[in-house]
Amino acid sequence: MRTHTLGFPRIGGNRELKKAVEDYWKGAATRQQLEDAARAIRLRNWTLQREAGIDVVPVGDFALYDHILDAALLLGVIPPRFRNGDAPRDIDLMFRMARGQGGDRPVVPLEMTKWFDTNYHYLVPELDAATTFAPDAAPLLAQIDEALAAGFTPKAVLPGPMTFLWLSKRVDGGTRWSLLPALLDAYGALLRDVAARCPLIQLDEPILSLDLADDIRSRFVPAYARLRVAVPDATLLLASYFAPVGDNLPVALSLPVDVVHLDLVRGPEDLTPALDILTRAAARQPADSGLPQSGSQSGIALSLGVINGRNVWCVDADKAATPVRAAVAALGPDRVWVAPSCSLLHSPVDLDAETGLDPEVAQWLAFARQKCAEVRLVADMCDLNGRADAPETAAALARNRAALAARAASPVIHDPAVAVRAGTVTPEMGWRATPYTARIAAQRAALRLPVLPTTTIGSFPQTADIRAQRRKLRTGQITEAQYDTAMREAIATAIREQEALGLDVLVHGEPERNDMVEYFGEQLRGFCITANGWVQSYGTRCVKPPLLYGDVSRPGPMTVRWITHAQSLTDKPVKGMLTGPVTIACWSFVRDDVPRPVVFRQLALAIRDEVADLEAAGIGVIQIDEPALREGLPLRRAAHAAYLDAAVGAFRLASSGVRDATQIHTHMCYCDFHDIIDYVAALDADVISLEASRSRMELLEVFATHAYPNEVGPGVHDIHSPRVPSIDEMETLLRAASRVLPLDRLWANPDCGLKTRDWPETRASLAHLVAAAARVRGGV
Ligand code: THG
Ligand code: ZN
Repeated sequence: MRTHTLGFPRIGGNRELKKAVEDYWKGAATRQQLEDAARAIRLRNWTLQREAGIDVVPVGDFALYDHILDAALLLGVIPPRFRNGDAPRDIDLMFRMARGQGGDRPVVPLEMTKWFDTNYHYLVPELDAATTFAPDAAPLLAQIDEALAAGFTPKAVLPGPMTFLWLSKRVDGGTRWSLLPALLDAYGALLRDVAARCPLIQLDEPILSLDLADDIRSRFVPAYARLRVAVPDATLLLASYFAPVGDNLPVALSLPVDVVHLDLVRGPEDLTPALDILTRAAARQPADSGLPQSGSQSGIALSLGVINGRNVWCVDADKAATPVRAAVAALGPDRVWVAPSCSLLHSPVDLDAETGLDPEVAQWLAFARQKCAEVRLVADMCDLNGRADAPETAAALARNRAALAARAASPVIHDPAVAVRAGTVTPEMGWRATPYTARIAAQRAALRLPVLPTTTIGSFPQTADIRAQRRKLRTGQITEAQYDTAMREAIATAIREQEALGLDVLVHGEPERNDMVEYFGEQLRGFCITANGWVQSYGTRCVKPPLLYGDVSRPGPMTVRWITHAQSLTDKPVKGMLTGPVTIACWSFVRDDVPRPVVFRQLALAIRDEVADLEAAGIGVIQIDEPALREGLPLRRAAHAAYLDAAVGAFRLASSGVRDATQIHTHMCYCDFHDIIDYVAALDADVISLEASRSRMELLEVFATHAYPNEVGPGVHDIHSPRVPSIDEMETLLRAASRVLPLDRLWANPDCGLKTRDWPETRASLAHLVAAAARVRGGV
């Protein structure tokens, strides 16, 4: 039996990669220094994994920026605008594709989008009719050589061709799938070169966890038949993860591959049918099957993903061993591998680096390094290599059982008051007292805003000074009181700026918040914060999700003193800024011992109390952001309704306890709303502001054709770009919006928070926004 991982975090235990890459960008490090730093991380990662008991280490899971971008480069998928004549296929070309290029020859980077239902973002390869593939395995071969030279057993990791194509986009409107034959030739060449040095190759095909159209599903078998011809002797491991393979199992298990990895954390129900198919396949004559047979098919091994790669809780080893034992019984020990459910990219690196955690909570946790040891433990528990009876196995199992028992019984998880409170929730608490059409009159009377009011999404530039204050507070160089004063001053600055710009609904600017979810996690009971639990979000950017380990409650107001301070400085309405329950849950590591809707509800009640406190303190506009609502949508349609009902219910519970005159806003970004628009409407927020910079008008069409009932602020300034759009440009966008939705239900705002921008850009773009809104108002 083999133990392996599908991938390991590449940021380094102390985010060394971030520092190395950003230094290279700044010119503070040479390319050689960057490459040395990257090599050191790879070597350390392989060593950590082997020491924890992983037999086969992944190679090719590393990337300086993004592994899909690296795959595009290996395949030679390089849009002409990045090529700079005949520039070499090197890391500068790679970074240009990732980040674009400024200056007098500006180049727009590849688009970035969410990696399935995770908080990771990949770069979208661009294809068109003229795309030709030019495979070059050299960068991957170099890493394989590194691993071999250091004595590791490597497994090369690549996105599979079907998933690569699915993740790509045709920029000329054609269909991606017409490029499949040429892509397969390129993969064939790539795999041949790789297999010559590393016969074990993992091809990630997570699209097998999606509801696939028949015409896509049916391409798998011929596609893999062609790959197999290219590498007849390689050991091909096909990996799917993040959701059940379900109806795609017959196809996945009929491919001419040697090992199929299943995510038994997200899809435990896959095991029985998979064993069924494999044992039937072994017994059956090849002619029985409608599917093409291959020599290896009936001998397919299963890699069982039984350690959760998406969470930080230590495994229940006895529970995880159950499917492994079933597979061993059905297939024999040589045809069973044990692994985390998915790449460990989505886990923090090493729990041993956390010295400040409550030791009681710490013993329940496993980060990437610890998950490798869990893989080993489960494998040993089930193994026939003689390790099942080894004293170390028994000791590790005893520790695991003790940790789980301690967690289950822990008083810090279970708060009876939270249970009592949950029992008081009634359906009426999820409804505003009157419908939008009635309460909007009360809001207009209270707020006296112009038509097409101007506002911003919440955050203002997180200046170097603001960040320095936070650092000083953390290191004890300033007192809590001094920090408070600095934040109050930053808020006063934000208010002054907004008044000078003539915005209608102001914000306090959120100087006191680092990451918004971390900010709420720090203040709510039931959470703890790690010192170093970083997870890559995109490129060199990381997030540090709080750990939601127990029943959630709110010890006291979290935002009121900042918002009321801001309101005290102006006669204009100041919007209270909160993060919604669904987003807090999606961007935290959430306990796995209660159903997700229970966690949503506890968070919703905490936010509901904050909303009530803000209202009582005289705040008349309250925004509850839900940027992660769409991200949390399960990959399989069968699970959509349950999630969306719980998510919408939580938002409504959080937001509905206010008077008619109190205006509730929400904000969403990073997503495509088409498939959930009815649920977005069901949130019943009075106003929703949206990221709309990319496909602005399509987005508005969705709102118009679905007769979105309340008010909308379609973003007219892409805050992810330093470019300041002109007044004309914003005016055009606002007028276009006003042709789709009535002007008295529209707002003018940027498309997201401004914390990553600087003040000169912010000032300039908001001045244009205010002027554009005035023109449109005047012209009605
Ligand atoms: N918070 C959380 N998740 C998110 C976002 C967020 N997911 C989607 C999107 N926003 C991802 N975008 C970013 C943008 C910037 C950073 C991280 C994710 C970022 N991080 C700092 C870094 O890596 O240097 C570290 C954060 C900090 O210093 O507080 O800049 O907003 N949860
Ligand atoms: Zn946003």
